[in-house]
Amino acid sequence: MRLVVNIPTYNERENIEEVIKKILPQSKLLPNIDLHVLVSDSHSLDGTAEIVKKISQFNPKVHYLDVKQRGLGIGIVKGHRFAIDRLKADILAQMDGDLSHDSSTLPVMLDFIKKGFDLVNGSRLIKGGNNYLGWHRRIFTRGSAYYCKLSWGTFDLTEYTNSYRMFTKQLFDKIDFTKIPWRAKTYIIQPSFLYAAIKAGAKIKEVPITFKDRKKGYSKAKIIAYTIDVIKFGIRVRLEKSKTLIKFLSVGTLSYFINAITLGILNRGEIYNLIVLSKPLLSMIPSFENAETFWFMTIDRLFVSSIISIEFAIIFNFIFHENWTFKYRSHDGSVLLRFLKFNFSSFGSPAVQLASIMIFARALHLHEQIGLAVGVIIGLFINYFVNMVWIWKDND
Ligand SMILES: Nc1nc2c(ncn2[C@@H]2O[C@H](COP(=O)(O)OP(=O)(O)OP(=O)(O)O)[C@@H](O)[C@H]2O)c(=O)[nH]1
Ligand SMILES: [Mg+2]
Repeated sequence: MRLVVNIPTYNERENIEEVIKKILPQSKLLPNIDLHVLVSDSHSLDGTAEIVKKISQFNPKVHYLDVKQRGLGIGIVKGHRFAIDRLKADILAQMDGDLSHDSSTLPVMLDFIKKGFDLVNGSRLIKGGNNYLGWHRRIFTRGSAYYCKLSWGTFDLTEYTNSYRMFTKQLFDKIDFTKIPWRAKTYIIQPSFLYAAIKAGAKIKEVPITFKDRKKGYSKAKIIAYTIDVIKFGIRVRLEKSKTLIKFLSVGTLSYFINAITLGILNRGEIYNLIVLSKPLLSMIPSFENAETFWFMTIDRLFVSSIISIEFAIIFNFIFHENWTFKYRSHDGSVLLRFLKFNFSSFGSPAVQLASIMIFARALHLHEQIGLAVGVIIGLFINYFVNMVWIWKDND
């Protein structure tokens, strides 16, 4: 199997040779792995290109690619593309070209890839990790991590703004680059690629890394612009997520009206108070006074109408969730199974509402309407959550 370590560079003549020299000996610790190094350079004019080209003349495991335009995202994306298409890479890694990343972590990362993880994320923020940057940069690292966790809802990931990662070719091929600002001038590729990997259903493992401040050369990081891009990206993710919630709520609202109208027509021939039929559609079913009682239930017209209208609303909900609300989420398995699951989960809401009414009225001695309102909201979110994790799972 071939592992290509991609090093995006811009003016790194003082570091690049040493970086390559530190990576190559790792192959001794990587059994059955054909280790290659690719420098994807944004047309540096400081001599980086000449240094790498000279090494590659004598070492067929070292490659130089001129990605021409500036941008870390361009170096990363074009570099990996080249590694897959031209160098026939099976596994891809990326690290900085200024000695900030310790190449001895590569075997650790590879171990997890071999164990079946799709992406291994180097983290300065988990136990064992270190971040030897100045205080303002450390604030940025931590601040962005908290912000991304909150805005993306990914509480199990600790690190977002670091480049040191390893992943499979299959994962890279699944990434939707039209949704990533990979041509941006800042380093937004770092968090946005991670987000796209999550969306692609990647199994992710974090390993601790030590990040050393560069000793030579100069920093190309634009922290203020980068911070703005991280904030913008988080808002985009949030909006995208709330779009689904807004659709869910709209379908729910509409289905309430469908439920109410169906119930009215079946039971009374009325839509709310408006008479539309001379007699109820289910006029053949007796009303309460004349209906038969089985055990403790009276099977009257209201009862039958309610069941039909509720099921009608459930079917309506399902059709819209299936084809609109959750259209871009997983539709694994059969439609019938999803429909049965949806029916089952729809019974959860009334149960939650009942519990809430009882708690508010009996235990807290408050008005039952407060209990109902709270119950409706809780039930709705539980339903939404169940839909997301059980019926239409997240791997779009
Ligand atoms: N291909 C390419 N690589 C870039 C570009 N800008 C930065 N890089 C590389 O990306 C890596 C990280 O850039 P750095 O300037 O070290 O940014 P940083 O690590 O956040 O900041 P310091 O280490 O403190 O300087 C280095 O290998 C850079 O050479 C670019 O425009 N194109
Ligand atoms: Mg650096």
